[in-house]
Parts: sequence; C-alpha cells; structure tokens
Amino acid sequence: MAPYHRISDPWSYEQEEEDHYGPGYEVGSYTKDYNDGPYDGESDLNVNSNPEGKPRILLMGLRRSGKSSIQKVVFHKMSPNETLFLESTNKIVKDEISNSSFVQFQIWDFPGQVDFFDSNFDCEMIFGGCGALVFVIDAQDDYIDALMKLNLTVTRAYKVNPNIRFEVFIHKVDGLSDDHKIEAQRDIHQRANDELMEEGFDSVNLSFYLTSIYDHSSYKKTLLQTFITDSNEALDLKLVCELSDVQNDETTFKPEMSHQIFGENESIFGYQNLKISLYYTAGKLNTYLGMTYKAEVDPKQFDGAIADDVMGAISAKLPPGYMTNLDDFVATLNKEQTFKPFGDLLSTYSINKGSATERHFQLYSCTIEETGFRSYHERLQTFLLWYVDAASFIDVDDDRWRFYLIFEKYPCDGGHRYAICGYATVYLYFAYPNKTRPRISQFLVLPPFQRLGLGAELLNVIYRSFLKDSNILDITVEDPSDEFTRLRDFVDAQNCKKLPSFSKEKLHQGFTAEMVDEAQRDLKINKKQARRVYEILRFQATNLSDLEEYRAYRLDVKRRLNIPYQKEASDYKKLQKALNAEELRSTLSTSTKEQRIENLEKQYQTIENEYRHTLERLAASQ
Ligand SMILES: Nc1nc2c(ncn2[C@@H]2O[C@H](COP(=O)(O)OP(=O)(O)OP(=O)(O)O)[C@@H](O)[C@H]2O)c(=O)[nH]1
Ligand SMILES: [Mg+2]
Repeated sequence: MAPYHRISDPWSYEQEEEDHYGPGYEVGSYTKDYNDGPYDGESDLNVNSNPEGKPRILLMGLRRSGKSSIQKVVFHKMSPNETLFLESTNKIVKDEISNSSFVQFQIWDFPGQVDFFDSNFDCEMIFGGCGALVFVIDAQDDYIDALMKLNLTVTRAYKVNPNIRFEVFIHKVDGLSDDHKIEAQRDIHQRANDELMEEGFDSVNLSFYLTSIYDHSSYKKTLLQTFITDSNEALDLKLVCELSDVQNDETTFKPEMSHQIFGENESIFGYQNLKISLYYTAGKLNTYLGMTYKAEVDPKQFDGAIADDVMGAISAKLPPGYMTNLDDFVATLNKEQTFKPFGDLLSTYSINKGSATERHFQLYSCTIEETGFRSYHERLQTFLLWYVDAASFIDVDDDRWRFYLIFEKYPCDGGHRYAICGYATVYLYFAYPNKTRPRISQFLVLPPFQRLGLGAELLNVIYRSFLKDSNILDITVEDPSDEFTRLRDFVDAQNCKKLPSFSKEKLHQGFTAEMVDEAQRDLKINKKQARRVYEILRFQATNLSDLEEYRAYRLDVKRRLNIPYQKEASDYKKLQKALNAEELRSTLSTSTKEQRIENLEKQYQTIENEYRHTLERLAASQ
C-alpha cells in the first residue's frame, strides 16, 4: 500500500526541520517532504520573495476540493471534522503564517471559481511573487474538470513565472480504497503530464501527492456526516385551519431559505432524521414549535462535538406565547372562529368564479394602533425569516408604517373563517419639501397562496390606496428581490398600457417626459420604473421580424445601458489629466471597447429575457 500524507504531517515535519536548516527555509521544507531530489531552499526563496519579503504559497483548485480545509487543519489546528462547516471561499484569503521569527510566509487561499480571463485577476502580480502553487484535486469526485483547470492554471502561472513549484494534491483519499488511490494517482499523473507535453510545456514539473485531512479516522467523519441535516429540508411550516391539517402532509410548506437562523450552509448538526415543526393557526397565528429526531450525536464519541440548539435558535425569533405542546396548540383551534381581520377592508378578490371551487380573498390595510394588531404582527413577521433575504423586523413604533394584509375568507361550520395569505409593509417617507413618498418595504405571499394572482392584487391595492392623494409623489420599493421586480413589472406594465402616452405609436417615438409625467400623476410610478415599463411595452410593440425595427429597439435600450460607461469615460479623461501613464494604469482596470460592447450585449440579453417573461405573463392575463 502506498502511504499517503496526512496533511498535518508536513507541518510538524517543517518544525523539526526549522532548526536543522536555519532561517529562510520554510517554503522549501514544506515542499521538500514531497520531493525526491535535493532541494535548495535558499535560492528558491530569493526568486520567490514577494515585496514584503515573505514567500507565498497559493492554494488553488475547483470549488469544494478542500483548499480551505487544508489551510485550516494544517496551519490553524482546526479539527478535520470542523471543516465540514467551512463556507465556500469567495475572495482570495491571505493568511500570514509566522510560527516563529524564522518561519514566516503567506498562504493565499483562492475561491474555487477563479476566472483567469477576468480582467480583475492580475496574473502578473499573483503568480509573479509566488513560490509554490498547490493545486488541490478532489479524488472522491470526477476529476476531469479539475484536470482541465489544473492545466489552465499551470500554463498560465508558468508563463508568468517559470520558477513556481507545482504541487498537485490528490486530496480526500480517505474515502478511497488502497487500489483506487494508486489508480487515481497514476491516472491523474499521466493525464496531466500528457496534456502539458502536448501543449509544449515539457519543462514544467508537477509533483503529485495523495493527501487527506483525516488520519485513520475517516470512518468517524462518515458517521459524523450522517448527523448533518439540510435545515430547509428539516423544517415543516403549516397554517392550520382544522385538526386534520396537523397530520396532513399536503398542508406542509417549506422554507425558501433558513440561513438567517441556521447559518450560511443551511445545515443543522447533531441529529439523525430531524424534523422541525413550526405551525401556526391560520387566522390568529397561534404558534407551535416542536422537533423530533431519531438519534443525537454523542459528544464523547465525536471529539466533544455537541448538537446544535435548534429550539433555542428558532425560539429566539418567536414572540413569547408560542407553544411546545401540540395538544395545547390544537386546543387553540376552537378560538379561530372569533378571529376577524384587522383594519379597513380595501378590496375583495375571487378566483374560479361561479364554480364549486370558488375562493374569496379580502385585502385590508391598518396601522399598528389597531387593537390586537401589534402582537399579531409580531407573529406574522416571523414568516419573513424563511422567505425574505436579509429580513429585519421593523420598528413598528414609528407611526409612518402602513400594513396591508390579504386573508382568505373560507366557509367553515356553517359560518366563515379567515386564513392569512400574505402581507406587505409600506413606509411613508417624506419627499422634500412637502410630499410623501411611500416605500414598499416587505412583501410576502405565503407558499400555499402563491400563483393565485394575490401578489398582483396586493400591489394594486397598495397603489390604489395612494392614487387619490395629491400629497403622494410616487411609490418606491426597498431593495426589491428578482421575484418582486417581476411582479412589479407585470403590474406596472398592465396599468401603463392604458395610458395614452404609452400608445403603440408613441412607444416607437422613444421615451418621453410625457410618459414620466403621466405614469407619476396617474399611477404614482417613479421615473426609473416608468422607463423600464416603456422598454417592456415598446418591446411588445416591436415587430421582431422587422430587422430595422428590432435593431432600433436594441439600440434604444443599449443607449440607456451605456450611460454608466459614458460616465466612466468622462472620469477617465479627468484622471488622464491628473495622472501619469503609470499611475493611470494602476488606478484603472480600463476595459477595451470590444469588452464594453460585449458586456452591453450580455446586459441587453439578460434584460430582454426578463421583458419576455413579463410579456408572457401579460398575454396570459388577458
Ligand atoms: N473526506 C474528506 N473531506 C475533506 C477533506 N478535506 C476537505 N474535505 C471536505 O471538503 C469540503 C470542502 O472543503 P473546503 O475546504 O471548503 O473546500 P475549498 O476548496 O476551500 O472550497 P472553495 O472555497 O469553495 O473553493 C468540506 O466539507 C470538507 O470537510 C479530506 O481530506 N477528506
Ligand atoms: Mg475555500
């Protein structure tokens, strides 16, 4: 059996070597362990020094190949099991290693998806001052893509700096049988070298090593992995109308995200077959939180690893009064019939009219002063955690908040009950000098009620509630998600279509002040959005098989997209006057004209796609 290097070993080796070889040998000793021939660390150090005089090692390789894990286990004593929770690296992480005044160097841990063709990737700087490049390949994965990236990386780096040492780590071999390991090493070695030869890089020398952050305890890791649950999978949400809903899987809906509670990886550690239940009664939103699991991790068995506090993490976000006993929760269902929506009824909306499945919805608006609404809202807003990125709970004591709620009014026991479907919050900003500019802040339609047209209805109701007020300037949206942008485009396009200034003939004449004025006056749509709606409706009015007409449309959109570039160009002229050529180069990553045109085209295509979706929806709604 070929022994493989447990990655932490080279480091301890290095420390032993330090006394032996004296200062300045650090990079050499790190690589020497893997090489057969004698190695002159001193001379390498001179060649590879970076401006701060510290040798630099680069860690590169595909995503999830294990680069950061290696770095953390080897140099920061992280236990291998903890690496399961490492987040993907999204920028170059530079780490100064200085275990003593002699052993000093830098490790640069790269994100898995570096793009050498990106103009921000400065090959000269990165490879120029580098001593060794460690390329990590996940041996447990299909390594064809990794080999392609290895080739690209090595050839790029070699052209800039032929003195770099290339170390290829065939990594995660703990999961491979002995035969498999040998075969993987042989195969990777051969393919990588053959490819370099074919491309004429005969003199590039790659060294290969079988590596793992796990010692002989790989079985532990496998076991440990069975204690990791996807938090989105584990959580069941429900709006309970009647007792049978509790047992009925069809009433369960899932979160779209849970990183705000369970961290970036959206995973929970410590349980097998974990199920978390977060149930609300459909009207009053009385809340139940519970969890079940088959097994919990035993800290004695797993280096002291303890299970995550799931109940603690969720309950920290719930207002007091939630229940952890399911019977207590079920008992509250009989109070649902007394529940009535808050505030003023603004609008009603029905679907499947005239059929047996006809459903009725009601839209209300209210302020926090409405009796009982404050504590109701505290429960309602907890849904944001699972559906709105970077959700924050608002300060309801500020009296400029307005709340809009949708309820379904459904028949029950010979009477009617209400179920919450979604809601929105709007903040009334001042607009200088004496106007108000409402801003839609949060907007949510709960999953069981999505795709019924309720989002469009809610948005229209918000608009309508402000239309007649001449103090309202226009309506804005805070940090809209892509989904909300689609909804807003659809609703605004539908409404603007009815305005005279957006008639087909006028659309072909370009974007005008008349459109801006009319959209603002009649619909409270702001200028930026009016421009977007103009582009959508003009696209609809454009005959795409008429090449001239289509081209005129594209140019019109691209001219708008080009405005930031024009600004950049005028900034550039100013800088040109102030800086010499050298300074100018280091200040700006000037893009060429071709790149700019290519970028514009890409941007245009993205936008055209978005517009097509909106138009499809418009067509379907007619
Ligand atoms: N089995 C096994 N898993 C490993 C080993 N090294 C790392 N891993 C796991 O591989 C996964 C990815 O590790 P990272 O260190 O985040 O990978 P990376 O290359 O830095 O990923 P990016 O930052 O996305 O490029 C983690 O779940 C680690 O626990 C190893 O030697 N054996
Ligand atoms: Mg990483």
